Amino acid sequence: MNRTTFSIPGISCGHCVRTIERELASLAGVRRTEGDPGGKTVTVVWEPPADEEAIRARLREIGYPPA
Ligand SMILES: [Cu+2]
Repeated sequence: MNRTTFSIPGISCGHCVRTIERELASLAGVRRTEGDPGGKTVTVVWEPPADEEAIRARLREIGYPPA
């Protein structure tokens, strides 16, 4: 299991975090997403077939591109 923290400048509140958590949950291999609205980060626990690029791509698609 891998754990990656992404910095996402577009996060402005808890709603953003919940949207990201919901959207990433539908990505195969993503096990858990924990967002920190104050720190503007999300930490994703994942395993294959997910990978960091797939997670970054989904974040861009939903309007929260990682820094
Ligand atoms: Cu928000």
